[in-house]
Parts: sequence; structure tokens; C-alpha cells
Amino acid sequence: MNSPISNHHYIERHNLSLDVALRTALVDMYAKCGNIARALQFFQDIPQRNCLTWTAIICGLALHGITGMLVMLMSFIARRGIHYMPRLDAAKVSAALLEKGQSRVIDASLTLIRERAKLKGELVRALGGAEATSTLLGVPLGHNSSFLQGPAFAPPRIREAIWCGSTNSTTEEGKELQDARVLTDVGDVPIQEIRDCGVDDHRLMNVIGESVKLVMEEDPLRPLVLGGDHSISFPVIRAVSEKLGGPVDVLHLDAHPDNYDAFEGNIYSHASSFARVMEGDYVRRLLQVGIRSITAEGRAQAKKFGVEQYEMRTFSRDRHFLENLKLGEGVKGVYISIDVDCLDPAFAPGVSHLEPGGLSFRDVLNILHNLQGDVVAGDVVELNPQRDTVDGMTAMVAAKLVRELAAKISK
Ligand SMILES: [Mn+2]
Repeated sequence: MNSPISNHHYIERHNLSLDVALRTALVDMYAKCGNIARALQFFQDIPQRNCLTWTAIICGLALHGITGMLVMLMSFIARRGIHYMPRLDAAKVSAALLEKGQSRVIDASLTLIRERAKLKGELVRALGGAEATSTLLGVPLGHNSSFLQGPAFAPPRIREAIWCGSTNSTTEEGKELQDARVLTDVGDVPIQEIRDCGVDDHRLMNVIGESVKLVMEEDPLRPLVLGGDHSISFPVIRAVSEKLGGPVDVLHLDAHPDNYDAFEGNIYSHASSFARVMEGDYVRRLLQVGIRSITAEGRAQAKKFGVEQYEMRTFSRDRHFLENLKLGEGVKGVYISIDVDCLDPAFAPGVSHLEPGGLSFRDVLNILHNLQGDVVAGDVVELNPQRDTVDGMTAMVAAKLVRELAAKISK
């Protein structure tokens, strides 16, 4: 909960804690606009009532009259029940209020995604002839990064670069991105707006998964998710597998295995997403390609989960195999997760974790283009616009990964 202007006033001028300052500001606000019942409600929640809150209540009374106040107080007591009042405590009231508000915001967010997906699905079906259509879904989430949070700002930069006038809209293998049957867009999950309401990560991950399922609800739309940091791949892969009703094979391009049991205590860390993925029955084979920053725990976790890791130090030996992959047979299909830092920093400097010795852009395209398999969904994550060059070179690189992946998914 944030009240950016008034809180600072109360904290700095009156030396109150953040919590007390927030509640004091609310009492003051409600008293001033005549909602004495509401003012009293917050007034009761303040553990140590201060002179400011008393002043606010008295001013509210003077302003809005004793009669109105009594009417509101009576209706407030009637609503709550007299017997309930002695047991009223801040935590109880706040949790219920908060929960209701959060649910409304989440519902509204999902409604927007649902209606956009419906519209795009109807449009593509009306055009006819598409078996699979890549559908952009932005997840501007950066707070599960262990180092920098810039990936929260990536989705609009990637969209801008996809449609940048400096290049045409045809992919390397000849797909036309302007054709809605190839690529469409349902917008972003409003991550900051949801978090601003105090929604925790457990629930937030469910909202991301629900959003993915809403896209998949509309045949022939298939989700192509724009990160965001890599923590989003867990709810996305989980949702894809749940919606398809079985496991998928995952091709994961990254400098890092992202499989810590928890990183700095955060089970939803971007460095732990593939541990979460592998704990469920969502994935049959996980192939990790481009790995060059791995600890003993990263190797032990890979062994525990049966992950096939292809490290950069042996890439010249493995490349023939990796450039001729055949995946997804006997399961629900292939999911491709591309961390932009799988590329060498020479190709993609705009990432949080600069790790030399990576793949070239052409290496990645060779792996993608030659892959045989039904790609059911994918993500491109970890572009950090705050580390990019002034002309947005890495955004252009991420956008081309998205374009070529869109072409791979659509058919
Ligand atoms: Mn990475």
C-alpha cells in the first residue's frame, strides 16, 4: 500500500512509522471529505493513536456536523455489529478489505486479456487457414531478478523494435508478420498495477498462468510471452502443460541453468524458475543450451532433475546435434524459452548478467530454424533496456528472436 505524497509528510514532519503514517493519512483524508465512519475505521486500526488523528477526527466533526457523524457512526456500528467491535483488530479488517480489492483488480486484469484474446481469436478464425498463430503476451515483471530489475521495462521496447521501420516485416524463412494469422498481440499482464495492490508472488504467478490459459482458450492462438525476468517461465510452462493436459519438451537457451532450489531465499527467483518447473509433471525433457555460468549446485540440480545440459565449452562438439534437434514427439509439443543472455554480450549487451563466451546470433537461429517439432508456446526474457545501447541494439536483437520464434510457432 502506498500513499506517496501524504506519507512522506507524516513520516518526516511527525516522525511516524510508515504503517502509522499511512493510516494517519487515511484518517485525515476520510475525515476531511466527510466520511467519518471510514475515518473512524482506520482510526481504530492505529496501534498508537497520535494527536494528528485526534485532530483529524475533531476537524471532520466540525466540518461535517455532529448529526451526520452520528448517523454514519450508527450505520457503521450496525454494519459491523456491536459485539464485533471489541474484537476488531487492524490485521483482520485490513486483510479482508485488501483481499476484496485485490480480487477486483485481478478480475479486471484477466478480463482485459480474455476479451482481447477472444477478439484476436475471432479475427484469425474469420481470416481462415491458420492452424497456429503466435500471440504476444507481455509480462513486465522484473522484481524476481537477483541483480537488476530492468527486464520489467522490456515488453514495450521489444514491440517497438518488432515494428521498427528500419526493417521489413518478413521473417528469414518468408513468413509475413503483418498477417494476423502469423502474429497477433493481446497486450501486457498489468504486473505493476497488481503488485501495487499488495498481491504476493504466489498469487501473481497464478495470474500470469491464468493469462496464458486465456490465450490458449482461443484456437488457434499460441502464447509467445515477452519477459520480464526469467521467473515468469515457471507459471507460463506450468499453464501450457496444464492447458494441454500433459508434459512438453523444453528447449531452454541461456547462459545460466536457473535451477537453484531457491536464490537468496526467493523460491520464485529468476535463478530458480527451472527448479520449480521440474518439480511438477510439466516437462519430459529439458534441454539447456548456451550454459557457461554454473555452480556445483547448478550441476547437482540438473542431475537430480535429469536435465540435458549443453555447455558452451563443448559447443563446437555439440553443435551438429543441437542444430538438428527433433523434440516433442510423444508429448504435447515443444516449448522454447530464450534468455537473451544465451547470446554473447558482443551480440546482446543489454542484459543484466553479462557473461562472455556465448552463442552467436546465427548459432541461435540455426538451432531454431532447424528444430523439428510442434512448438506450442515460447518466451523471450531478460532483455534489460536499462543496460542497452542508446540506439536499442539489444531490443532489436530480442525483437528478431521474437519474430523468428513467431514464425516457428505459426502455421
Ligand atoms: Mn540467464
